[in-house]
Amino acid sequence: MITSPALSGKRYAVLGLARTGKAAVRALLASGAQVSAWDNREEPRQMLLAAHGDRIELADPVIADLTGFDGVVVSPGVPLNRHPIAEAAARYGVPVIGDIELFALARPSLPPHRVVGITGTNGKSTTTALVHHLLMSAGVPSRMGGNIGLPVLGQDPLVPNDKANGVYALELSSYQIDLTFSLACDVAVLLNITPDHLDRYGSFEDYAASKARLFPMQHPEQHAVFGMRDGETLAVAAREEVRRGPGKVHFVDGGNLLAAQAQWPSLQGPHNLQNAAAAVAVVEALGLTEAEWLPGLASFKGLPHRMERVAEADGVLFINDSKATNPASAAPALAAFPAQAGHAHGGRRIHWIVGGLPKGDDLDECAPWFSNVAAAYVIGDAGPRFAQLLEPYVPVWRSEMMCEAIRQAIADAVPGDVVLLSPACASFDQFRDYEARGDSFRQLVGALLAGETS
Ligand code: UMA
Ligand code: ADP
Repeated sequence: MITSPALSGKRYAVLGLARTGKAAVRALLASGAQVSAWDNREEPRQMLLAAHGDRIELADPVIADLTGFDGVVVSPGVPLNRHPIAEAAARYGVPVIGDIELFALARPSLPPHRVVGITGTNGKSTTTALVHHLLMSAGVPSRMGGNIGLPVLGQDPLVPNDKANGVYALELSSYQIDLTFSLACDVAVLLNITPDHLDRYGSFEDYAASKARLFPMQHPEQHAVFGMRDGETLAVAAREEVRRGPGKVHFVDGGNLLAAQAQWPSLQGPHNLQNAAAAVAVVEALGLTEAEWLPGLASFKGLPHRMERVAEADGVLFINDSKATNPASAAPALAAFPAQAGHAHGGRRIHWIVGGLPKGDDLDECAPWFSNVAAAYVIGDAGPRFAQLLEPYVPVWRSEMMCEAIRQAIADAVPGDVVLLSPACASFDQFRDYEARGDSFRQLVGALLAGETS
């Protein structure tokens, strides 16, 4: 766990007691801070009391007297645009921050280290995991943290080895950046910005502005890495080019790596070329040579729920891409299995399970790849609307439920086909989160192939 004398003797209120909040409470207490904590659910409050007893106080910071507090530490899942905490904290002049900001405050007392911050609408987790893997493979101490599911304060501090100082590779969502004010990343990455999370922001421009805030927190001599596929990302890059020294802003499209990509099994598809190029730019900015990073691209194992092969039966591949939670991230999955002349279904090979809680009203980003889709199986809240959108282009089954969708897809698929869960939607209408949705796909595929469900 990360602790710091900078937090000692301070008073913090912690709101939200899931992964982020629990790790923040532990780190604050271990640092010698006074902590009052709250969650709108009873169960995590009781669990916290059981873990820490009278070392913490339970109090809702929305109605508590916050006089003398140094900050309210809010979890990223608390919707700041609707939740009354911002107004309540402002009444007392208390800053609303997140766990990443606590980490930034703790940095001066940590052993010498560097920080990489990775944001973007899609590709953050893959790029973060890849940076971590390339560093570790090259013998550089590294820790992953942040939105990838590992609260940074729960990680053990890094100590330098004889080769290099340690590197914290942090995946940062816009929600986390909104709660961060002083994290000067040695290398910051913006992969792309496409519409997402619009329930949390007034507009697409506000969402883009949230991601852009990572860069003004850096010093001009630090490095910034930008994808090149969308105007919002390029606009942020243009602003940063103006204030940085030469050689500090890096643009990546992956063209220079294309010839080698075939040798990297877990980094297939145009999106992963971009992620690989970004990760390479990061580790080069940190001082690695090509001889040090190249082997790691081939040995990278990928992450679950991202284009994950879960089964192959009778020549049919089953792919779990549950993490594709918006149309822009489902598009590369559809692009990855092109139609083949002479194959059944007019050459089309993808049986596409799509739907869930929609992020918008269209599938425009996926449309260029509809010609790879043999049939679509629509599920969840988005089902009826997606069926309407898809019916002019592909045969559509209104499956509603995951089990039914897989059953129908298995019945339709022929050798050479792919049954692909790439939902282009959030999962919360039918599942706890994208991981539960992917796990359910994996289990149902296994059971249906074994003939265990009727
Ligand atoms: N809560 C309240 N009041 C509210 C809302 C929530 O008390 O008004 C409480 C809930 O009861 C719950 C807790 O807050 O107990 C939930 O907090 P949380 O959703 O932030 O959950 P964590 O487990 O701390 O997870 C968060 C990130 N979650 C979100 O951003 C929604 C995780 O990203 C992240 O991995 C984790 O911190 C560790 O850093 C998940 C995510 O979905 C994977 N991220 C989004 C995405 O990738 O699209 C941004
Ligand atoms: P994030 O953490 O930003 O959600 P992930 O690496 O978990 O990103 O990938 C999520 C989904 O986005 C995957 O299903 C993948 O198909 C797609 N994806 C990954 N990288 C990119 C990229 N650079 N551009 C567009 N889509 C991508």
